[in-house]
Amino acid sequence: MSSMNDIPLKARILSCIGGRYTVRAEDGEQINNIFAKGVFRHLGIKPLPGDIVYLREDENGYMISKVEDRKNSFIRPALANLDILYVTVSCRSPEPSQILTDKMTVICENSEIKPVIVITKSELDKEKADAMAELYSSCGYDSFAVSSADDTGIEELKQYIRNKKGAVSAFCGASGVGKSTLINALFPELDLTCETGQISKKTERGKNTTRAVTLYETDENTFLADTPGFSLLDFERFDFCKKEELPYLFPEFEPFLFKCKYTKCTHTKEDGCAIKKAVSDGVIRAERYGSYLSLYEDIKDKKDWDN
Ligand SMILES: Nc1nc2c(ncn2[C@@H]2O[C@H](COP(=O)(O)OP(=O)(O)OP(=O)(O)O)[C@@H](O)[C@H]2O)c(=O)[nH]1
Ligand SMILES: [Mg+2]
Ligand SMILES: [Zn+2]
Repeated sequence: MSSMNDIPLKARILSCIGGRYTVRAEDGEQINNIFAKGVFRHLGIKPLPGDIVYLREDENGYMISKVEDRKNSFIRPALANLDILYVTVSCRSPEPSQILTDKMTVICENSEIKPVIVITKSELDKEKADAMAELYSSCGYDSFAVSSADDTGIEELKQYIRNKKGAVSAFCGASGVGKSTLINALFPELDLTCETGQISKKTERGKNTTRAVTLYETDENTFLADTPGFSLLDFERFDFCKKEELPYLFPEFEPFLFKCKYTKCTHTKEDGCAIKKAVSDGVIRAERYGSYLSLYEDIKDKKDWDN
């Protein structure tokens, strides 16, 4: 072994399939087919796409020897150090779910991730796509209505992503909403290894479904991940915060939080609730408040179960 090999090489994990990692080394080189040291299994750490790692080289090649502390991490989709999540929802086909969308924004708010709302397939129902994007911009989120079929909003979203230099971002959402097709339309030069859907007349869900998280380098030290879509069922099992914390994860509730009659107001059925008043005044949107109520019920039930 030469002394050069004793200096660990810093790299970013791009993907992991069957325990074999692909990484981008600091010097820009892509290295495929490397393993993580057995010690991680004993420690219960699984290096994830998005992780910053150090590689050691021996006679068998490179090996992941150290994982840097993370900002955040998720098991499904398997991702670490996420800065921006493009919450991707189709206006039709599959039909959108308000609660699923709001669960994603809430998870972001809870993990210091900036959610950006992307409504896809806008050409299928332009009015609905624009209304969905408007709902989220009224809550203070950056939002886009796009179509990979007729290129609506593609250039604008591309500029937005290009301006987020140094960030780790991911497209996330239900299976079949068009994440892979969109990344392909935005960055055709990336040459997505994953099977992207061609725009077909008959939308067949799952035909080209993405099977693993893959990070693509869109700019120097800037990464964008395509992720496998989830079904509504997967998402039901998310357990993300305490019920007392939930109101803080809806940014548009913020101006009203300390104005309720009761200091321990749950904003569900109390008299003199400032949040409920804001909803009836049309200042807080009823759709979002509806999600708050059902998420609150979910979390409350979970807590009762645990006890
Ligand atoms: N009409 C229409 N169909 C689209 C559009 N974008 C994608 N599709 C279709 O939607 C289907 C799913 O597209 P994908 O890009 O594979 O969706 P995905 O979100 O990556 O799905 P998973 O990988 O399973 O999570 C394919 O049949 C695409 O042709 C669009 O803008 N308009
Ligand atoms: Mg996909
Ligand atoms: Zn209240």
